Amino acid sequence: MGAPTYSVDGFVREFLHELNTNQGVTLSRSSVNDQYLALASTVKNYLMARWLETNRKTQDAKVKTIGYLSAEYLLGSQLNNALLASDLHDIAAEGLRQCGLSLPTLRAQEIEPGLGNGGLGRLAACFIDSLATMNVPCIGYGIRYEYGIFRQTFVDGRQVEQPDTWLALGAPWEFPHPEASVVVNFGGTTERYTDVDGEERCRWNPEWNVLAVPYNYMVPGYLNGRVNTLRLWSAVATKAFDLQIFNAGDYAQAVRAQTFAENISKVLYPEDSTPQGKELRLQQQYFFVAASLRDFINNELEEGFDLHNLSDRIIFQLNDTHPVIAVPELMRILIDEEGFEWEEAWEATRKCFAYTCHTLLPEALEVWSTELLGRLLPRHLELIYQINEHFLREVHETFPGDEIRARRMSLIVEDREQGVRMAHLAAVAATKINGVAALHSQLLRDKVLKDFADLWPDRFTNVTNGVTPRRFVRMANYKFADLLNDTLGSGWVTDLERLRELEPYAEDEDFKARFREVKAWNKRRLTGLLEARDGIALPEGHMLDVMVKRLHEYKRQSLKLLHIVSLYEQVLSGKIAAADVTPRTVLFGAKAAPGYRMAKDTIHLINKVAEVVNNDARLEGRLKVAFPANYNVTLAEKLIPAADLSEQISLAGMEASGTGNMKFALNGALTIGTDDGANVEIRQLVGDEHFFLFGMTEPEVADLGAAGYNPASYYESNENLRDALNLILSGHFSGGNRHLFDSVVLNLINQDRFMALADFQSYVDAQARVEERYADQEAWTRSAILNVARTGYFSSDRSMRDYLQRIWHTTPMI
Ligand code: 26Q
Repeated sequence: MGAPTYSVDGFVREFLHELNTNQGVTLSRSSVNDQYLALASTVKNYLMARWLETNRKTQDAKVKTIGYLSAEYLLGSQLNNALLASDLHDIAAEGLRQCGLSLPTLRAQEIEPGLGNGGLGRLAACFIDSLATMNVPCIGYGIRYEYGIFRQTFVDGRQVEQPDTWLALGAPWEFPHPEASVVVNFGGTTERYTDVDGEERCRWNPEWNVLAVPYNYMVPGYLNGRVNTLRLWSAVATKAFDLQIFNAGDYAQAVRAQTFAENISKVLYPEDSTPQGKELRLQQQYFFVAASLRDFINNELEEGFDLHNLSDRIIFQLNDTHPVIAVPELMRILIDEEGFEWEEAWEATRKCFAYTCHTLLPEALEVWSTELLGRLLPRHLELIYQINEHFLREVHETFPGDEIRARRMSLIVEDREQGVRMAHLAAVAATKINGVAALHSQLLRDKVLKDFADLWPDRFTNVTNGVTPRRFVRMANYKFADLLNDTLGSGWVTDLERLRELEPYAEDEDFKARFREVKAWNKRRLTGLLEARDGIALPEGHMLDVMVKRLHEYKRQSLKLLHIVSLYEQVLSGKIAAADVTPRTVLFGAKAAPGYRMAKDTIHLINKVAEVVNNDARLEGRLKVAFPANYNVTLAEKLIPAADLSEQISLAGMEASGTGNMKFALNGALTIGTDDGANVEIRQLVGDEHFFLFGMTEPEVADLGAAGYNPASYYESNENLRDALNLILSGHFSGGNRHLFDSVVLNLINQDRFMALADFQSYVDAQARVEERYADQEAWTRSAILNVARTGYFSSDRSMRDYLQRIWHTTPMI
């Protein structure tokens, strides 16, 4: 099989062939969807030889592979990325034009695979892109959810969730391999027995099982010929499973049983904090992890490979605790199936795992009840108890007599019911434990996992997150990419620190003018999109102030809202003249977990405030609030390049890192933000002068919390704050209904767990500094250019280099 030729003619031939043979239609009778699917197949054909070659070379070389274990991959659109990675974009655009078609139209047909909630899932997608681009062998393992993150709609301003039917029009990017399916067992009992050599052994007699069917996806490196693999598992009923019931004659029950099995990969859980301990979620976790370990051991290692040396060939990176059940699973394989002694099994297992923590919120730490674990995975629970015994012995040796410490550190917590702390299991097993930004890693060592850092200080490290410059600069902001190419050459795409060379251009009038022209063009593009997508009209000449991220109280969308309401109230009451308000459009994008009441009420309130503010002539069109529904990666790619101001306003000590903050800075937005997560490092790099810092620091937050925080005192003493809150309480935004938003407003005044009121004045003052800078467009542009020039550090390529050096201890191929 020869690869298709790199010419417009060759491309057209291949495309028409795919249209005829894959879609079974002629060009003249084809639908846009046919055309999109044929285009996807064509691009895959160009990548195919490289994929096969990558697999062959990697297996022959017997090098160490990264096994990235993640319950989520928020991939975003595939077509454009594949075109970029294969250098086919211009050829495809011209070839399609010659067929009377348009690439943008076909591109718009794609539904992005939204197989993640937010930051953690998007990070996984950036990391696998970087590893492919850096020539590092990696297999991404995860779940092929039939329904990804829900599609958000608004009805009367309230969030209503719709199922995400991303597979409905065909899934051209996946390669199912049912012949390579793996059986995953659940339930049943464990049994001791004596083997033929007289050894005491244990075996698991499971009660039921499902088949895990792998679907492979190409992960193409940028212009380097490497194509890694993302392997997502889909659950189907096993033959044995339904035969049993079919034989019993209960056809309907047998079909129901099939549905039961297939539920496992049916839907992504839409919560990104406060996990609910749902049985199906634990099934998902074990399902993809067990399939992945089995797959790696059976298919990536040569016959007879000695598993004592497994860590020579794989390091499994645990993306948070979601896949940590892999630890007892590998122990089970080594001990029960391979006959290892405990000590050798533990030594081999420990070297194969590293753990990334993504949170600081105590309620976000996973705990699984031992009742559920024992029912679903009885052998794994025994192994966890055993790991705990060995571990607590080590704690006692290092801290003799410190019972309280041992209790704090135990893998087992005795609360209302007994549970397993998955973060502790991860910490005990991992060769390395990392946080995702410098401040976060420090807080992990000092607070969340302090006892573990006391015991094993060398296990702890930091790797600050990053984002892929291919998707988030080169693709999303291609006008800017052209400007960068003209100015620096194209090396920055894989060596983002080279953006440093832009620094002198911050003083170059010609460059600044072109920079502003790109920003204006991106705004016009966004205006067109929002008009068509949401019927939203963006006013011209406004500062574009953007807050996009999951809706969560700690991220404080409510603080942004209070700023808006306060500005509005001050104009209404004549405290400021409308003519003195900096023309500004505030743009929100946020999904709330379907069961998170406060988050949903906040969305409702934002939409109601938008309705009133946007229609009040007294503002003379100087303040607009826009909230397009269903923020996702595709929208982010249009929105971020158009932004002037990036809102990163979490309570200090709460946002582990943030990655949107990096995307905005790299696209020439200035940040208004707290001293939290990766904001800290962004500010250090860009310089105080070019970053609008406000709010308490993490130690100040801790002190205020310890001293007793009383939000009502801020309400009482700050007139503007009080007037803003009172305006909401008056029913002004709810058609006179005075209690509609009590949940949000009274919570702020009386509870305010995330101290929005304490930071309000400081935030408003920082916004005044923003306006001052914005009024001087020369100074603003200079700051924006310096933000770009100084944030090359936040490439996920750099994150991957840090993981390779500090955690994985391996190097790229060739
Ligand atoms: C766990 C158990 C049951 C159900 C759901 C979950 C679950 C799912 C997703 C828990 C957490 C998540 C996602 C967390 C997340 O996205 N964290 C973010 O990770 C980013 C990448 O490191 C950071 O930049 C963000 O600061 C962090 O909030």
